[in-house]
Amino acid sequence: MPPVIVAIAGGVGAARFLRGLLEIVDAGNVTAIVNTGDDTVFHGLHVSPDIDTVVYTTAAAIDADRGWGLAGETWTAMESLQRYADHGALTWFNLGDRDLATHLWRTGRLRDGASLSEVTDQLRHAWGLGFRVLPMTDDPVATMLNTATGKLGFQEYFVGHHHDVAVSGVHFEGVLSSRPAPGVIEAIMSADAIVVCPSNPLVSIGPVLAVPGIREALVARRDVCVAVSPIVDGAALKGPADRMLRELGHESSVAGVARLYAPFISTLVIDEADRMRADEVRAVGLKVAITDTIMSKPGVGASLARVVLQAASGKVPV
Ligand code: FO1
Repeated sequence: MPPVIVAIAGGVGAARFLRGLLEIVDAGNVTAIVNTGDDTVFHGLHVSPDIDTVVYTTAAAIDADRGWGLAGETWTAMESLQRYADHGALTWFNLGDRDLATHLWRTGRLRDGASLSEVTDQLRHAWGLGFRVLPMTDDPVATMLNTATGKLGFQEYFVGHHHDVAVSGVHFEGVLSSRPAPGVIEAIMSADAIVVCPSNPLVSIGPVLAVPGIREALVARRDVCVAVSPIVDGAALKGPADRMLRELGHESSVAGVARLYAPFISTLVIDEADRMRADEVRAVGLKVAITDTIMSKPGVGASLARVVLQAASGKVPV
């Protein structure tokens, strides 16, 4: 029987991993559980950046250079919005003309009473995807950051301030009263392999873990749970994960990631560049698999996914 696989996912890194995974396994055996702490409302529209990045990337529709939004995008609506810039129009967060259709439709469906998981399932279906995409929760959860310029919502920090402001704290508003979306706990409990994708541990994986019941379910499945380090040679490949780890008192290294994840993973997959640090990861009580993890070249995502599946079944390439 082919393995049933669950991926805990943030945005770009997770989406690229999933694209590789789907090259080597049947999509029907894959479920992605996706962060919605970045979700926000702009112009009255519900935007789910990580869900959309996962869907657009695996549908081969993403703008590969930006890592978000659609390829071949046009920006007429945003340019037109500039006319109202002096009268309160929000112009710092860019919604492309094609991407707008997704947000218009999603917002209408939610307003009609559909849940985010129902809408997300229709979204992936409309993009011709055969794997399951589950939001971490159907309830509103907002990642908030305490920063040098005050409390910011995630997109205000990430896009509005170009993640260029020091962070002193992170919390997830609404998370304590949130429930895992339908199917999330069942998927984790019945998976043969669980992969924590190479996403920011604090603001992409962190919100998923904070939904009551999800972290506990992963702890119970620790033996089959494998993470791919988003930190390579001390640095994040994209985004502010390295700085944020340091600012919040963690180490920006594979050892720092290992310490955060040790309670619920059994193996950490690290890049060849970190081979010399493998013993620091083992010292935390984890197995280590070493391979190429930088998915910028064709084929790396698929070979990384192969290593992850081997590790989840107890075989660890060193
Ligand atoms: N990222 C940017 O840096 N600038 C933007 O204007 C922007 C718009 C945007 C619109 C829709 C969407 O799904 C994603 C968008 N992103 C943008 C990316 C997004 O802010 C981040 O990649 C994630 O939230 C972090 O995982």
